[in-house]
Amino acid sequence: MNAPFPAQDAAAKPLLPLEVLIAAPRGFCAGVDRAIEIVERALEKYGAPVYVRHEIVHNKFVVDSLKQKGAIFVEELDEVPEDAPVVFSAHGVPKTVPAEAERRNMVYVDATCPLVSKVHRQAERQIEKGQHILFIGHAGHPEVIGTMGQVPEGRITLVETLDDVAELPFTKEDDLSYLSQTTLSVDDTRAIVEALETRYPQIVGPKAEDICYATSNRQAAVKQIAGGADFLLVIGAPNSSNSLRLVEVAERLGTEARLIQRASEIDPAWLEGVGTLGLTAGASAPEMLVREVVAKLGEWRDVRERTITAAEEKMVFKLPRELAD
Ligand code: 0CN
Ligand code: SF4
Repeated sequence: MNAPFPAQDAAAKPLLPLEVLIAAPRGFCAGVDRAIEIVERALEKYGAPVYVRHEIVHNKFVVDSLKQKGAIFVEELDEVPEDAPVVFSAHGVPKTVPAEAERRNMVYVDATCPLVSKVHRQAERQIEKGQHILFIGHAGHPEVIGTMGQVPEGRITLVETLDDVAELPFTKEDDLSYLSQTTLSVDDTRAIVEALETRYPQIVGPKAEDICYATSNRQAAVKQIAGGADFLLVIGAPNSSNSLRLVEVAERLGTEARLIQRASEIDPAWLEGVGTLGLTAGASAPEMLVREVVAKLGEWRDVRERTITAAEEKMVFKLPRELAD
């Protein structure tokens, strides 16, 4: 039997308003869409299990959904049986990986983002020209391992910081070039390139910068909303380079920001005194997680959403021939 005036409702205070500024673009980029579709189509074509070398993109929700469909994630090729198909992640692989797959007669599909592959080709070309490459990136990241693994050892040097630039052993006479990881901070990379050009006026770079459109658009969108927000949430994984950079962008503009993987990680204490909240998602975070966060916020506050658009994105990448219709 329903009580006409439940005591609970009578006591409930109206929820405080919360304006949520949602960044656009946010979430999946064309390279992530393509990589996930490659795993799904490989499962359809070859049947489960399909092995995937490294997380296809750096997102646990995406990886868990693909596991449920029959994908098995491993870190190295030697964990894959010879007779099973394997997909290489969006971040790219060193040349030794496809070479090893071919040596073992394995069926493999390369889900490396075409914009990462473009950097691989630039690296090969710079080496052919006899240049030594200064590669701007974060040590240990799979994309860095993949790109550095396109060229012979000793022909490429990793540069992570401005201090690294000051310590490089090269001279103004050396034939130098630079390239970068695709998911870096636009501002930090510009500063490093300037320092390289000051120290080595002869250095040559790529025609267009290597930071991808998705990375720079997501950073630009955070720049637009951070100033007007009291706090900012970035949906993304702790190993997702492009997502981490979004937190940094907000913090550098003086807005406290947190990286979260799921809505359940939000501490309601973060919202104390917050009237306007910024919200975005890294390139590997599905939109479903943005909706989950907005719904969670709605449990505590009277949410009003507003989308702030910094750029339009229409990029779509073709699938590899073996999986196209
Ligand atoms: O989060 P991601 O899987 O990768 P990183 O930002 O760590 O590079 O996003 C997709 C980007 C690529 C490649
Ligand atoms: Fe490609 Fe950029 Fe997306 Fe990485 S973040 S998959 S480089 S489009």
